[in-house]
Amino acid sequence: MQKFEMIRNIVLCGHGGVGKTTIADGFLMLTGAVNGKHSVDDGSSICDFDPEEKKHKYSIEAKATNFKFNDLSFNVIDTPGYPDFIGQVAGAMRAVENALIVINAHSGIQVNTRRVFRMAGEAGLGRMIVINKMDDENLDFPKLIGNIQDVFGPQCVLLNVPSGTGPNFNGVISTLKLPADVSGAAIDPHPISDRLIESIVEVDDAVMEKYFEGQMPSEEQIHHLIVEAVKAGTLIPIVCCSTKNQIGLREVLEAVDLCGLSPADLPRTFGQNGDAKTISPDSDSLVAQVFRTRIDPFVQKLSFIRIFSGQLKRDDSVHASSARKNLKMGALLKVQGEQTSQVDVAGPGEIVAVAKMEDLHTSTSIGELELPAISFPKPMVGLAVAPKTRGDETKLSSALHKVVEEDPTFHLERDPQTKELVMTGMSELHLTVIQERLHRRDKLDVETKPPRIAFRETILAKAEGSYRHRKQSGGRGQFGEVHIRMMPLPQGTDIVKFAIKENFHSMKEYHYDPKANFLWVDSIVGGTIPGNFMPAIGKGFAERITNGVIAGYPAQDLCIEVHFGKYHDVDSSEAAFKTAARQVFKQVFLLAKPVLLEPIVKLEVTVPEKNVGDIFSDMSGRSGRVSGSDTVGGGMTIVHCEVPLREVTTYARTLSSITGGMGSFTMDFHHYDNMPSNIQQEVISKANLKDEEEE
Ligand SMILES: Nc1nc2c(ncn2[C@@H]2O[C@H](COP(=O)(O)OP(=O)(O)OP(=O)(O)O)[C@@H](O)[C@H]2O)c(=O)[nH]1
Ligand SMILES: [Mg+2]
Repeated sequence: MQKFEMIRNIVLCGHGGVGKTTIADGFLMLTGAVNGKHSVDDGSSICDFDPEEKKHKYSIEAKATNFKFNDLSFNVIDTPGYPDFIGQVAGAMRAVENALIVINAHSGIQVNTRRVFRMAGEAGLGRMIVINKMDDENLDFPKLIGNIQDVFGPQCVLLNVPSGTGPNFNGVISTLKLPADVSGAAIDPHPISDRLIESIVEVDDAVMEKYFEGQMPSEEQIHHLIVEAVKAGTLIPIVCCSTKNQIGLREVLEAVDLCGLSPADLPRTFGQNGDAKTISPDSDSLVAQVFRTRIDPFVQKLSFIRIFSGQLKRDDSVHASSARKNLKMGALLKVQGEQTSQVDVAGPGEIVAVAKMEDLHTSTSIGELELPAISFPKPMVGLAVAPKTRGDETKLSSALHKVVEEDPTFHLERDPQTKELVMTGMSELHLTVIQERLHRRDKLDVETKPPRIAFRETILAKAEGSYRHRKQSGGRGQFGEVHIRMMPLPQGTDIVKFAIKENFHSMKEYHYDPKANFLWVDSIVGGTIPGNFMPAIGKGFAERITNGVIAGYPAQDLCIEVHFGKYHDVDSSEAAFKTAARQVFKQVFLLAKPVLLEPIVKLEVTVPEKNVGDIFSDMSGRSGRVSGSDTVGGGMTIVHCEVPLREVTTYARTLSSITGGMGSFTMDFHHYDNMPSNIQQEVISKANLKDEEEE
């Protein structure tokens, strides 16, 4: 077991192709954790070992590695840089204290650089910036640094400066301990050195006061305060390297040794205000969480666990939030890319994996405390999927469920109306890579086509009505009568206040479905519907919520009060009341000004400056709204827009043709909005719902 003060957990993140995987491989070779030479270029990388990664030459999944450096135990997680796989970064950030944000010296800040910078900040991690590919020709280094400080703030300070740039880059010069001769420096290190000391002493008023009176802090003070400054985010150190030429890489590790946070420096706080809990790594009780799941080709499920406090031992029987009974852990595994080795015990700060634990899922808490689920971006791009070979339906569904298990940004649903299996991912590329995986891992080929967009149905007005379901066909009949009031329930409504406002005087019980924001209350007085039929009524409503009324899309944001009814001693049954509930829902919904809602997404489109006008006009043609733009480095501009999802399902192709392949974008769900009525009519007539038969 490692002492947690001596552990450094790091995520390598940044835009695609900046050299993150090369850095991770470089760390392993430099520290002797692996033998031989390993490179992404010839397919021998320790981290990019999946066949799809080797084929495309980019990372697709987060990969764990570990090594020793200067008596410290490093766990480094390499993450993909393409925004399509950003979910992998979100998971990895739960497991670490530090983010190394890697930038390509030539391209500067790119769209995913900003995103991971923000995510690392939100996760409370210590951040460092690594400028890689310093060997690149035609670098304007001072401009690059100015740009980083403009975008990420003046707290970004060089911890070393390059000696020579481009092909002449031959080493780095520390700005903390300036050598006497700095003649080769690509930028004057003296003012940077002063700025660095200032940002370090800033975290301690007393030390700062003395410093401005002329007294330098001791080396020991600096070592202590520099970690504090990184933790507080008042210092974001920048280091420079050329991993390909192995220049400056050792200094990256030394920088982490100097200013990286250990698990002791960043006890995690989960929850808010009164409920907030700080998990100190000193504590004896086991608190751990699964942050990633991987299914390897031999259908071995690996669950990666970060331990926050306490100990996990081989064969331990532990409580897990996703299982009713205690789970017996098998062997604990240390993971090095594709390889694993067994350990008997893992303590606070450590990262281990366990194999074949079916009841563990990403975000599962292990031990005494239930930690909040890791939040993953919501996938927005769907494809209806079917096997090429008929008869492979079950095989396909089980193969796709494996993908759901390992990728929280991949969702699978059956469209209740078309019965199609619909997979939803972050982008077309994401879904293509998943199809390649199905081909390789499960020997399955699929056909895809655009699915229905996840529209929703809701109402805009209040309405009320009743429905009597009566059937007499020999023997026992069916009878149930339900009277309801229906009203819109805006998102974010406080249910209790709403109930008071709506005068649900005789409310006995309420049922709330947060996913659909659907509330129904039982206000029956005098037993006009006996209580034992209420669950059946709830089921009837739930079917409508799932299947909708006007076009077969799920309904949301509404409330129903069941206030009166009739029953029959002999003929009433659960089935009769369920049917009555479904029918009354439909009839009243149609009276309550039903509308379709559509998803509006937020796009951040990064394009060369000369294409900004094209993006503006293209967006207005798609009923999009441009909310602003930012200039970033390298002659690129980010345009922020909100646009209906139906307009941008194949935006990757459009953007590529507008910008000649130079543009990139991220897309996130923003909100649901009313659909323009002409489009709504089109969708409704396409859906062509048949009038269902009464049961
Ligand atoms: N010239 C130069 N090339 C480098 C350097 N570091 C990495 N590369 C090359 O850059 C390319 C991309 O490197 P990767 O390590 O795969 O980049 P990545 O950031 O992991 O990319 P993603 O996984 O797609 O996010 C490879 O061809 C590397 O050999 C460097 O310091 N200088
Ligand atoms: Mg990579």
